[in-house]
Amino acid sequence: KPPPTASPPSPATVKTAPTIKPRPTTTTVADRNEPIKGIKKAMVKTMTQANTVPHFTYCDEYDMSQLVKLRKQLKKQNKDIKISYLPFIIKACSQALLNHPILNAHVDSKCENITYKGSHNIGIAMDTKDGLLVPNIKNVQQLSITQIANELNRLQQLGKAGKLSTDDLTGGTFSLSNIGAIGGTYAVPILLLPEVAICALGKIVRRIVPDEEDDESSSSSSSDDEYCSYSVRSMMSASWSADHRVIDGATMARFSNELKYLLENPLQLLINQ
Ligand code: CAO
Repeated sequence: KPPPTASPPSPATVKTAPTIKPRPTTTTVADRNEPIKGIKKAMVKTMTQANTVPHFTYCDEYDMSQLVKLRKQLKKQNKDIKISYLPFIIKACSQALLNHPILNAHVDSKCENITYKGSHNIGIAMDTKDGLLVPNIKNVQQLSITQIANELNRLQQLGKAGKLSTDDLTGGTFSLSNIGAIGGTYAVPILLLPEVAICALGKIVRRIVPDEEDDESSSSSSSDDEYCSYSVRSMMSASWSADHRVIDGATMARFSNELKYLLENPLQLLINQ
């Protein structure tokens, strides 16, 4: 009996070696060297020093819907006003700092002394044509939101023109970095020593958020998620970094909760002024 012969593979199972396509023809572009100098060199020094300090980062989300509405209303009533969200956020930080002075402190280089700073000189990270600069608004605790807006506009114009003064750039006690003006949600900001806290603000985005239980209509009073009511809210993330040698997470969380309350209830912010 002749040995059985294997049946020939069906055309569908025949494997052909993959064809390797040749690399596309490209030309190498020459590299460009640039010395690190000026503001960029200063950034190398300050950021390298700051990175030796143990930071922790704490993030939360704030519902900015009321503030978005309020700003829209203000801009509608006064077409000439130039006011972004920052002046409200800066004022809210100052009001919350009054109850948490440790976050408006400086620590000496050996971490042997804490100086509770009297003034709230709030630094604002700016993306200028020269690079990252952090001018500060002096004595925010004494300024109205309109005065803060004017001062922010002044610093922004000087930053754009590359004309910020040494006075504008020194003496900060606490910093904000509104990266959300460009885009993004979360960041891990690095401290601006000798300050002990900094916050990166994310872009305010409209998102569907479940309503608080109290807001639910009577027809959806069941605790079953299926019946939970939702609404579209304007949410902003806040990423805090703090000097963990002198600030603990609970302190940061309490401060952030207070700020959240003020931003979510902007009338309270205005009344406190
Ligand atoms: N979410 C949504 N919209 C925002 C926003 C945010 N977080 N921040 C600003 N906007 C809006 C403003 O309301 C404004 O809208 P209108 O044109 O309707 O008024 C628009 O974006 C432009 O704002 P702005 O940039 O002129 O003003 P600002 O006061 O919010 O910010 C400044 C000023 C200088 C902080 C900002 O321009 C900037 O440079 N941000 C970058 C900071 C940065 O680089 N951080 C990183 C540091 S670490 O490398």
